[in-house]
Amino acid sequence: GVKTLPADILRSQICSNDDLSFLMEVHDGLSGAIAQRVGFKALWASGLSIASSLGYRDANEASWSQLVDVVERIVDSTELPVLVDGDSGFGNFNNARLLARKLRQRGAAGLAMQDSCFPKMNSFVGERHAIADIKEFSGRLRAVRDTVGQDLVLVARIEALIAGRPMEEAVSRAHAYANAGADAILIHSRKSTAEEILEFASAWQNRLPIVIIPTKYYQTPVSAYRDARISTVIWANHSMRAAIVAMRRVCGRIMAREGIASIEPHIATLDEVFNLLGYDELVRAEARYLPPD
Ligand code: SPV
Ligand code: MG
Repeated sequence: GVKTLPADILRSQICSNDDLSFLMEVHDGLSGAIAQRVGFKALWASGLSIASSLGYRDANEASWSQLVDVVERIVDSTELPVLVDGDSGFGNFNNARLLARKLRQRGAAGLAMQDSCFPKMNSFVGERHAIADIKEFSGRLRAVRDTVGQDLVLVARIEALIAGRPMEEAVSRAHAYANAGADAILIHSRKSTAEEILEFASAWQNRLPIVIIPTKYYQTPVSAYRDARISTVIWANHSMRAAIVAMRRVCGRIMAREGIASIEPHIATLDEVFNLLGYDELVRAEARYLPPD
C-alpha cells in the first residue's frame, strides 16, 4: 500500500480539533525509544534538551548539522512522528529552507520555527529576546513551505510574549504566520500561570490549531487546555531533566561508596537496555544471514 508520511500522521494529531495531543521531549535515540515504549504517539526533538545532552547552551551553539544528525538518531529509534525544534531556522529564509530540506531527508515529521533573531537564547534565560520583523519571519515561513510543501508540518512559534510584547502583537503575528502558510501556531509564555495562553486562545479563536509548552505554568491541569480547545501540549524537557537527577544520584553514590552494589536495584538492568534497542531482532537476523557454525 501507499506509505503514510510522518508529516501526515503528525498533522492528524496536531490539527485535530476535538482531541488534545501530547508530544514528549526526546533528545537522542534512547530517550526516543523510551517515550515510544511508554505510549506517546509523537515526539518533540527539543532544542534545549539536545543542546544540553551535547554539552551546549541553548543559544544556537549546536549547529544545524549537529541538530539533523541527532534527529536522524531519534527518527531511526522510533516509529513515531518527530516535531523538530528548529529554533529560528539558523538564520534567514535561506538557512531555514535548507534546514527544512535536511530535516525532511532525515525523516522528521515537522518543523517548529520561532520568530527570534539568530542566535536565539532560551526563552527562560535573561531578558534579551530579539524578535524578528513580522514580514521577514513570514518570508522564512514561506520559504520553508515552498521548499518542503506538505512533507513537514510547519509550526510557527511566537515569542512576542516572551519578549514582553503586548498580546495584540502576538495575535497579529499569528495572523501573519497563518497567511504565510503555517499549519499551527505555537504560543509561548514564561508566566507561572496559563493566563496569557488562555487569553491568546480566546482571542485567536482557533483559526489554526494552538500548540503550547507549559514548562513554567505546569500546575494548570490539562482539562483547562481541553476546555480552551488547545490542540497540542509539549512536555518539552522532562526526560532530559529527569536524566540529570538520576545520573547525579548514581554518580554521587558510586563516588561516595567506592562501589556499585547498592545502586544495582535502582538502575536499568542490562536486559532492559538490550530490550529497548531491539537486540532480539539482531539475534533473529544472525540466524537468518550468518552461515551456521
Ligand atoms: C525547547 O524544548 O527547546 C523549547 C522549549 O524550545 S523552551 O525551552 O521552553 O523554550
Ligand atoms: Mg527550543
